[in-house]
Amino acid sequence: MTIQIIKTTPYADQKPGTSGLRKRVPVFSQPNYVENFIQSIFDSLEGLAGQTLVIGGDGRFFNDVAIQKAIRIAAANGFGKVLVGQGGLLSTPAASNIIRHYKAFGGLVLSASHNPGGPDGDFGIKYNVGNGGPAPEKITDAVYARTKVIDSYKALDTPDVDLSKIGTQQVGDMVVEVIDPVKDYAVLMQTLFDFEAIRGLFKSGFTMTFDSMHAITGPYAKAILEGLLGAPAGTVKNGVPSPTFNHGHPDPNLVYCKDMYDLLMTEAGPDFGAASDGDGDRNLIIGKNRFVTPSDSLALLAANAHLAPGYKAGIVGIARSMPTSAAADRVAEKLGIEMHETPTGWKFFGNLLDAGRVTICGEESAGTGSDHVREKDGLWAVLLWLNILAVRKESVDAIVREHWATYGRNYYTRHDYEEVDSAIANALVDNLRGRLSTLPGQVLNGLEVAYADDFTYHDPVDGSTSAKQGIRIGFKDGSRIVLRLSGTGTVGATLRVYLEQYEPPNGNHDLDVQRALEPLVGITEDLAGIKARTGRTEPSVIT
Ligand code: G16
Repeated sequence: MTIQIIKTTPYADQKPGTSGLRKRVPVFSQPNYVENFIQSIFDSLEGLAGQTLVIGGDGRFFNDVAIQKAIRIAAANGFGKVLVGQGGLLSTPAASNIIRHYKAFGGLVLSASHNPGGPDGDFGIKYNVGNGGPAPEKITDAVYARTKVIDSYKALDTPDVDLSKIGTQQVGDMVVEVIDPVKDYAVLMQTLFDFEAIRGLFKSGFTMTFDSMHAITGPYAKAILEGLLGAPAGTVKNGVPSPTFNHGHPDPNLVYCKDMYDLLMTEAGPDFGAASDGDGDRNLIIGKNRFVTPSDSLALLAANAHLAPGYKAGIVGIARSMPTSAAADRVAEKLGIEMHETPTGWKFFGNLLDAGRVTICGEESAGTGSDHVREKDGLWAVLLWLNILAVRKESVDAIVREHWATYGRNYYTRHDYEEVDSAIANALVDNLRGRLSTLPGQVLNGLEVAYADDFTYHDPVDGSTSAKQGIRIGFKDGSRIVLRLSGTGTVGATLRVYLEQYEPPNGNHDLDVQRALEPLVGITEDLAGIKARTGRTEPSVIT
């Protein structure tokens, strides 16, 4: 086995986005495309010789090809050991746990998350650092700079490594250890939650359905929900990971989980429905007759976390991404704990978690998690909900209503305009950005603008600054409009519009969400001219 140094030429489009590099499979399949990116990552790291690297993916199409390339390049670059999930599988939160648990140097997470997979679908590569979380911008910027000038990569000349059996094997000077993808994660969950109480909940006749969407959480959910917690067989649906997600779209939202939503809205439906995405870090929570928005779920989990053994001492702080509703802020205020507003992207929570400033984090994009790992964690959110339900012995609907009666309700929705021409989308945002300073004090559709800015984040831990993170227009009554371009799309631009309106504890909590937010839709259109500029008459996805 020899180490080969192979000449290559740079690709201009390898800038990591919100969560690593995400492109269509045909893009990743270009000669040396994967190799260039992985070598650029390794070139941007210091001190990797002899260290351990974790590699795992969500099993999507191209996962197997990319893993073998990654192993060859890791061996040639001097890693001492690679830990890889059996079959190349690791959910994103499990990968984060493995990195932390085995004190690895870092990890390669192969996934395009909730995006569809398949030969024409999406793929992605993300580097996570030693704390288990996505690399901070300092590293992703260095990787991008390297991709622009790379002229060779190193790879060990070796046949494909057999990832089907648990155990260790020698690959050149490097050890490859194939591990059970589920075991360590299941152990971690048992340290956080009252499994006995949740077992009791299922024994009492509580019914649940969990949709793994033919993606990575199937094995995890079956082992934990049906295995350790005694939920009846069949509770986990679509539990076998498929490279194409059974030709589906593994995004746990009300569009792609509509059947489950409809079922939960009937009396005959189960008490609780949940789902997770392609790589297992997102979650969807629906109780009987009650969909819980991700923003509300964050607030509810934060308010009730002390009911789970892992958080019984109380939480020290909460962080949410800027576009996430302010529901959690009210919980933090009541608890008298720190509240942080960060840019979109789980990587921005890492410093706060490492510094012990926050315990629970969440995003409107169906992500919730805590300091147990450094990624959002779909099953963790489901288990915390189950723990709360087991202790409170009330329905999801009753718990949500009680929460609103205490803290008020943040009506919230997100309107996405997908695959918009990038130049048009950028012009729309630039134009609005240019007019922001004129907005404060103006009365729009009866609402007075309190502030209008382009969000800049100052990381309180390392002092770094991240500018241009999204346009915020806040109104005197607590309503808010946020506009930003997604950093995870792979074709054109996705314009996201986030709308929020606050209704106090004694207000009306029973309005139709879209109806309640109609005035803000009107203001957004007046300000940004989405219809006129993009030609779209309505959003592609409403969540
Ligand atoms: C990633 C990030 C999240 C972010 C989401 C959407 O999630 O980890 O922090 O909220 O993308 O980002 P954007 O609005 O830029 O598309 P995932 O689940 O795709 O890894």
